[in-house]
Amino acid sequence: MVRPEPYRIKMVEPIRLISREERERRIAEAGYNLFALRAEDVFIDLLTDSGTGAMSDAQWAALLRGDESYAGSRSFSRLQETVRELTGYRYVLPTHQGRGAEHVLFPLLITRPGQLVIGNLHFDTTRAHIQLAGGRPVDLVIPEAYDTTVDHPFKGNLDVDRLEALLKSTPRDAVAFILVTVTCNSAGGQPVSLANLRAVRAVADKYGVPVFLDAARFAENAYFIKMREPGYAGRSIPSIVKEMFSYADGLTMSAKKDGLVNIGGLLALRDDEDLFRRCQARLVPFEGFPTYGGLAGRDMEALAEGLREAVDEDHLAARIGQVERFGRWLEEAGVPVQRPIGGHAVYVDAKRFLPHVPPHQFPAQALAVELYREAGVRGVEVGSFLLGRDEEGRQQTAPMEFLRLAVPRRTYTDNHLRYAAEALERIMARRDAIGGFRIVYEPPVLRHFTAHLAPVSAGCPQPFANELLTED
Ligand code: P61
Repeated sequence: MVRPEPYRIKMVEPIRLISREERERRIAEAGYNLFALRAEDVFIDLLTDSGTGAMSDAQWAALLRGDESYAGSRSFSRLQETVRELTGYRYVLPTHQGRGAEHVLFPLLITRPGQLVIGNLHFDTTRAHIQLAGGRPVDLVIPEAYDTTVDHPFKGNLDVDRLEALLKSTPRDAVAFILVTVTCNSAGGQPVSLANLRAVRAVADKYGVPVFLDAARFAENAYFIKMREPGYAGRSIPSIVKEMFSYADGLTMSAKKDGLVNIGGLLALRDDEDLFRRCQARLVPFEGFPTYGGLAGRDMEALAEGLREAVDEDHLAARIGQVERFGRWLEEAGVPVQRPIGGHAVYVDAKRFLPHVPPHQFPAQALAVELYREAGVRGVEVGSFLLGRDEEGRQQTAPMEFLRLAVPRRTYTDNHLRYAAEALERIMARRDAIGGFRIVYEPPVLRHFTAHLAPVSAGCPQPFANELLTED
């Protein structure tokens, strides 16, 4: 039976498909980097689900209630109360977005150069902030996550045996903290089970290591737990959310995802008052006074409302159901995708889609460019192009080469996604003719935002990506 969305549409924003010739020109001008396109030249934007969702009428109304007081804002109090209720954590600090929270917290936890930060699979800004703070990110997701053909209900789980082995063989002061990302974005929007969080907590306690959650998609994670974890079908989403957070000492959160707002982030701590004071002291110079942290009062007000809507089960069923349908259409068309379908996006396996394009010619980037050319649909590469270089400047090879098609919340209809799926089906039929790319310019950190590329067929000596080339 069809389960319709639990909302109707009150406002629309026109979008337009420019001609194929224009698209060819625009993507070449953008240096084959989809981040450099003008949004107007994109028809359906699946670049990210971050800050791109639609707010509800209640959230728009909340904007008008925003208290813009510099200190002691009423909107902060409302946000604080909501976060305390959802998480059970005492200390709440707003930040301008997720990376703001990372920038405040990580340097306080990483106290010696080279300390490990162990996670399932760190997302790129998180990885960058760990490294900027002098730490070393370690990924210990279960091996099933790396095989897109294997079905596993909780592919985001951290491999607890390897975690224990690592903690056992490493001096305590060589480890800073454990950070579990829910859902695990880099593995394909894959959930982490409560059993896994509980086991991580137990091992962490044994070795005295703090545990944090990177909680951008906490509500979607809770929905998967309710659907898939034995014993949780009858539990409410808020109670599952609370149990998830009960296994950690604190969270960083990009509120631009499950917070259902266009900007915002959070840092929250269970009960460590000393750490909270030190976070507050860093928040002030980098983000802002502790009762606004880089946000306007109205942003905090809309976020408080968004967090409540995010844990509504009807919302989650519609949201995750839509992403699931999108994935199914692609699979029916023979497009290889990460299985099972994730919470916020479909991850096309570009290694299997373009087996003739080697990792250092960025197959998922090649596919992203082709999808834009074909249909004006913008996705994003999550693979070797995003991963970048090691400390010696050598191009690293990502374990997976994904074209991520992220679905903004409450924004596109099924027809939009069907159109994108049909475009990929057409590309599938002529995939042998699609070639790779090389980098012609890149900045040293988070290069994928601003790098320029060129088609390998345009002529370049091997090996391409290991040379740091600049534009002439
Ligand atoms: C995304 F192309 N994610 O998935 P901020 N943790 C996690 C995230 O997913 C995340 C952040 C922390 C984005 C935005 C994005 O190269 C890119 O609020 C699990 O963006 O600071 C962000 O939160 C950081 C897109 C980020 C990118 C980096 O689309």
